[in-house]
Amino acid sequence: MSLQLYTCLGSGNAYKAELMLHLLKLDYEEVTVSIPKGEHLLPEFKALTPFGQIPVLVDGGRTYTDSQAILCYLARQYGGENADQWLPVEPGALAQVMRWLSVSANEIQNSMTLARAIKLLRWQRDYDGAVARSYKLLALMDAHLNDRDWLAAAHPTVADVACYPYILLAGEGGVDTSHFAAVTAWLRRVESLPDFYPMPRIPNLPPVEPAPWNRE
Ligand SMILES: N[C@@H](CCC(=O)N[C@@H](CS)C(=O)NCC(=O)O)C(=O)O
Repeated sequence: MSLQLYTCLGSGNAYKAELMLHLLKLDYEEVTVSIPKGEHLLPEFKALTPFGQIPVLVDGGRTYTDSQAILCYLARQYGGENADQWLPVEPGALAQVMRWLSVSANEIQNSMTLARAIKLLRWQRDYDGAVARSYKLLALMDAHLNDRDWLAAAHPTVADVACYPYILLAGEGGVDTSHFAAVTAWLRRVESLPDFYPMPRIPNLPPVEPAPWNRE
């Protein structure tokens, strides 16, 4: 086995894959691609993935792209006796996990991830809209987690790994998660998993004023 993960410092999507690799106790080589320097647009990276996006996992000559897809691949390929825990294949249980993988790729990406990109990367997009969607989603997740420990099952799954990074990073976009007690408890629960790997954070980020949580 020889695993290579293409990452970029600050990428929550890359961190999803890194966290899963650690939770599964897998060795891997990290290849850093600097998005600020435009290295993701170079022909050699585009040859790996025409989408030009981080993360990319290479395993024995095969290439896997999209953080959610990489989590699924790692869980089933390397989850061993816990593969069915991380990513069940029983249709009903699988649908529950897929539901939250979709939230990670859509609702989270278009709310907290976007608010953070507007603040950190100066994306010219509607900040108030991204903040409003963030708080709406946090309220939904808080209600969902109120009477359960994990998003998609009675135990952790790839859904928790997929949703964790950008909820953790919400503050960098001015979204304050501290009002959401069940979400906050779930973040700490993820962090207490055996072999949890904390996200390498961008040093010296300028502080971002928290947006009021009830703004619409
Ligand atoms: N759906 C993809 C999105 C990946 C993504 O947007 N990656 C960002 C870094 S966090 C990126 O590579 N951006 C550069 C670009 O899209 O040009 C995934 O979940 O992996």
